[in-house]
Amino acid sequence: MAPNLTSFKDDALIAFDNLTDRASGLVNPSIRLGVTGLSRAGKTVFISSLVHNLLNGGRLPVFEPVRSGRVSKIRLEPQPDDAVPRFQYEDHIAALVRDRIWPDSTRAISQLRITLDFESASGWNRLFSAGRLSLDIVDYPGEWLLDLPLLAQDFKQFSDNSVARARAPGRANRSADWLTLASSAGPTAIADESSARRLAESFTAYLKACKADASSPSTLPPGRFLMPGDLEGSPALTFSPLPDLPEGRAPKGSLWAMMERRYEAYKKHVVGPFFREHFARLDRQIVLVDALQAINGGPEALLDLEQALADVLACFRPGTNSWLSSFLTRRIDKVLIAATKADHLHHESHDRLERITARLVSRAAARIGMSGAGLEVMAIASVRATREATVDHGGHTLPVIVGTPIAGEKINGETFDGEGKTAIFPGDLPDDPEVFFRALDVDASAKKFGDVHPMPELSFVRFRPPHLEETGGGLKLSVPHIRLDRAMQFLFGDRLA
Ligand SMILES: Nc1nc2c(ncn2[C@@H]2O[C@H](COP(=O)(O)OP(=O)(O)OP(=O)(O)O)[C@@H](O)[C@H]2O)c(=O)[nH]1
Ligand SMILES: [Mg+2]
Repeated sequence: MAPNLTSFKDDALIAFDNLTDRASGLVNPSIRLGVTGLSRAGKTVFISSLVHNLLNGGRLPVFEPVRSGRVSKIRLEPQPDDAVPRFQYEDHIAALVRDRIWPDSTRAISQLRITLDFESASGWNRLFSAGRLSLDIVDYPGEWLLDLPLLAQDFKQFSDNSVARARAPGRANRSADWLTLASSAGPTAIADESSARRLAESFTAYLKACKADASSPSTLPPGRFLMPGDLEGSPALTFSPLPDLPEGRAPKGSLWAMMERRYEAYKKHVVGPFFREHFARLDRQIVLVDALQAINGGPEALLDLEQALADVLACFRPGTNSWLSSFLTRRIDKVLIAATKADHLHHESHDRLERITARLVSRAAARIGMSGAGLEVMAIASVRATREATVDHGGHTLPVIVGTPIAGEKINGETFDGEGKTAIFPGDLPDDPEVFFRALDVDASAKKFGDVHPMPELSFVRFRPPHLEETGGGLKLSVPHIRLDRAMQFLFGDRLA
């Protein structure tokens, strides 16, 4: 059991939430799909395109219920959780389709309900099933997931972990200022608000510096320090881990005691409610991963992503005797890890991207016993911003992608204006991911990776969303994508069988 964690009251609440879910499920069967990923991974674009394709009869040949014509009616409905912001589908899709710009960054949780009427494939099911499924899609930052382990850590454990990470070679130069300040405070320093603020600011600056670094883009907890939302400036966010705390209790009136109380408040008021009200109620989960960005960032970025994914996966399948499982009353039975933005590559490289991503999560998946059923890895593009073509180059035929680079993007000294189409040779991913990862294991510590196995030379520019032709009746065509239908089939196709 977790130390000084959530009390029985919380346990009871979890059971209650699930009971009401199930009770309403009797009237209208529903499934909760969590969509997560680190910031900018593509969550908003994924949900917008998925919903748009469902509502507008998009090309979804691999999504069986739609292909076979068994789905009769699809519509948005008011979502059942009144206190959760609605996913602003209309705004996001208008940006994408009408203005051809990517939707704004979203920094909090949001939710959307889409309901499908369908005819069951089997006569038996037709007799007993309502033939209606509500899909509750929940968009939440992956950074919040990385906070869940805090529920099982007291302040000293949290401090020790944070300080160990801060002293690690890759981070030591970024954490120096904060560590010096925190060490000078000492465990017996007297509590006072301005020192607490200075420490919290210095700690936050260090977390931000790590995040901004292309080689270690994943996030260190507490997640809300980088995405405070409406908690900005509140005491629950005005604390910092302290180095070298002795065993035992914090002296009364000390800075240590003050920090400890605020850390506990963060767990109680921020992490706990997210866990209970959102995470513990999910049935299915997709984790979007910008693997291309990590590949581009070099071996350290890949290692960092592997670690972040391991932390994320551990939340979905906590071991039988872990603290998390004792609080979970339902179990996420399908997890999809999706490498996004595959439209930056020629289709010959899509399977390679998939294999590299699968390799990134394979060790973590094996560790938590999730390698078999229930976990899949795909390379997808929620919105396909490019078309494929070939160009003749010195007698060779090169596979290229064609799209409209965003204004200001540069490649080989050329700056784009955001209007014209351009053909780009994105480069190839290695065919065999093992070569890539063996090199990573051996050389990442020695930092000689690039010498032994050169990273693939990839050229990326960000493209504008595609131009959609209008059909006769002013009807917009649905958004083009790559393998979005395959993702849908895996995530909820079985619930429409
Ligand atoms: N070409 C292409 N670009 C994409 C795709 N999905 C996302 N992007 C790019 O990635 C950026 C981030 O996508 P979002 O969907 O806003 O990401 P998010 O995870 O919701 O980000 P936050 O809300 O900031 O956490 C977009 O602005 C696009 O530039 C895709 O399928 N194809
Ligand atoms: Mg978003």
